[in-house]
Amino acid sequence: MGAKVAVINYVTPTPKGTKWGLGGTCVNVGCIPNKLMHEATIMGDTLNEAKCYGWKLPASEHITHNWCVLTEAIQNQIKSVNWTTRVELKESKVDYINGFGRFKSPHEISVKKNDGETVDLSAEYILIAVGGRPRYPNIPGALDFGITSDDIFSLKKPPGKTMIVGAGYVGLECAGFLNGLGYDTTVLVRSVVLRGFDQQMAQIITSALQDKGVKFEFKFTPKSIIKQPNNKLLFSWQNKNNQISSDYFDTVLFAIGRQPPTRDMLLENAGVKISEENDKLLTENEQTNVPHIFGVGDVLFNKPELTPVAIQAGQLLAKRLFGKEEDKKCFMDYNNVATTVFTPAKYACIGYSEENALQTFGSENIEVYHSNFKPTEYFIPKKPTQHCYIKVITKRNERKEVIGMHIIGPHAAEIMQGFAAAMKCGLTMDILSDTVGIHPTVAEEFTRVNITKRSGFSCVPSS
Ligand code: NA7
Repeated sequence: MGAKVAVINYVTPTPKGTKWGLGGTCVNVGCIPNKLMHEATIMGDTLNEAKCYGWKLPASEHITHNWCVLTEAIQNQIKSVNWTTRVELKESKVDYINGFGRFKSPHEISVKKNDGETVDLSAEYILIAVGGRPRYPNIPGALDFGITSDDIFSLKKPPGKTMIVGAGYVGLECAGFLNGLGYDTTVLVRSVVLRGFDQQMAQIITSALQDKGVKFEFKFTPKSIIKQPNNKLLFSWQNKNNQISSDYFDTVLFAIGRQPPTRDMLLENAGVKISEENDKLLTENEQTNVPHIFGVGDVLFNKPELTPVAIQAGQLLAKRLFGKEEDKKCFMDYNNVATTVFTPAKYACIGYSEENALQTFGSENIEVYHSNFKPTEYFIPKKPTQHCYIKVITKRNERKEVIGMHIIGPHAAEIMQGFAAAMKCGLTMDILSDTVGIHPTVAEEFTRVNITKRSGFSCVPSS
């Protein structure tokens, strides 16, 4: 758009010393490596199922997985994206400065570069897009012996028996792939699994993970990690009644939420306000209280921590600042953003959870359509289908506007993307029912769902 731009980027190494290149969380230690691990897991399942389709393979006990081959392949992929990003910046004539930026004044940033040199830059506009980093609990041994999602994707040796602390979506996704790759995996849950998500769907995901062999310890918090002479980690956890349990693990992974590095950025020198609750930027339409300083992405208070949200918000902001007159009113719509949880039982959703819909509109004003479905993919390997479930939440008025869609089953995220566009167009239950399905697919289940929870009829198909 013609603006002169500099990007300041610096990755503070984790307590374990892990660091990475350009591109942020998603590319380096988030969505991309997680999806690649997830694919590796699904491939393991597919190998086992292939025999039912006539493929001749070695006996299951001879099919093994090599952690180092996978992490090396993932790291090579990441490095190629880091490189491409760097080239793209160069081609766009964006100055890239590898250093940590701190505010000197409202228009000035002082950058401490990797080589120790300090450079000062000034700008008309400043965009803060520093994301967040995993938090560690304040317990003995956490920083010395624990790891986080910032370390797992480049771990040099197999993680072995692993305790995952935290049952948000980072914790569950890690549990899904570690268990799927053959590691003994336990999840420590403080309150509920996937707080903030539809809890019926969260329970189905939990039970699907349990069926795969993931263990859950409910209503516990971490207490300590003590390294043993044989390098095993003695991890202890406790409940509200101070009952303590402990066990030996090879890896303890913390997935207890993320925190932005705003405190280190000396925002006070620019007068930028952050939330007392979690250090995130308080913004309106991505603008902080200082009019020329903006924020996008995970660093924003109360906004979804999702890469495509950050990208969209950033593009719209650039248009508003530097674009044509007609672009000046393009604002980011943070509502109805579809998302997914890549556990082996894939989950995707958009809009209201059932409990949020009930709370917002009241039970008399919403309808919940649901179905337990049987994917064709499951027929021949005779996979259990009790975890394949969809739910459509509508308003209970003449329009029957769809306000929430949820699915657990194969290809969930791929399916939800299209329905997200339909919801943007004002999808109603009548339109959904009037849509002809593509047969035989999982997606068509959304066009067939017609049993309401209110009716009390079974949502399990007879065949
Ligand atoms: P989330 O979604 O904030 O989940 C954090 C989980 O960790 C959640 O289950 C918390 O339990 C639990 N938690 C938080 N603090 C503790 C302590 N001190 N001890 C034990 N358990 C704890 O974070 P994620 O890292 O999974 O995901 C963050 C974002 O990154 C997410 O929105 C994605 O977009 C990617 P709680 O429910 O609070 O009791």
